[in-house]
Amino acid sequence: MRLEFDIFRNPQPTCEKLKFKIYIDIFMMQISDRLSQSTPIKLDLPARVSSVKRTTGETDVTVSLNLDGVGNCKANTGIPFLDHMLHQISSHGLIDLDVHAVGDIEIDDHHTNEDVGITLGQALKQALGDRKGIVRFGHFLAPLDEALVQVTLDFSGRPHLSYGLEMPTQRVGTYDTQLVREFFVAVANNSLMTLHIRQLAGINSHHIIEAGFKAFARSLRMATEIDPRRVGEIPSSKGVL
Ligand SMILES: [Mn+2]
Repeated sequence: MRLEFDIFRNPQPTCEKLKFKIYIDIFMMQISDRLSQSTPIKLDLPARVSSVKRTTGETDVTVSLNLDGVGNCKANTGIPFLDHMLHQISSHGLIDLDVHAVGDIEIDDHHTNEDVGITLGQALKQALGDRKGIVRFGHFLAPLDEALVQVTLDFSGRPHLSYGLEMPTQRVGTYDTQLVREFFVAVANNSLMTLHIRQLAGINSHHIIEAGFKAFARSLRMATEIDPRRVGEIPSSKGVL
């Protein structure tokens, strides 16, 4: 197909025609820029970072995070399996995460596990601010060998957890598998997130939990990313989240 424009034949382009040619040039430059980009478009927005310190009679927890990170993670909670799961959130959520906790794990992991969840939830809420421009909803279906777990979440402002993981063993290593639910209750309540976690398949407890955290991480990434079509707007018909 051959495109012919009057302006290219006319040796004396008028001002309007010249403007039109400039528009075409800019448009073509944008297309070639877009095609040559291997990374997503970076929007010039304020840093979405937070740092929360929470101290109680049972634990001392600090969480620092950057929602627009690259997956750098430092996790030192005194609960090795929880550290392993925090690395999943960071790596697959592309969130830079620094979690440090000192708790009464001489009793059991319950308080420390829950308080890490509370503090992480508060840090997410703080980093999201008024939630302007975010995609808001996120979902992912993550396999880990035989395990398959679906997470759907909404930064709705209304905390809710529907939890459907059924681990066949009481423990993974020294970690009590009941604590997974406690962790997600704490995150949902403190980040004001609606969170559904469903297990579609799974035999091994470690696989089921890890698939859940991976699905959560990817859902988190989707929901917290900035929607370039909605920058600066609260993604709600009510106008508030
Ligand atoms: Mn693992």
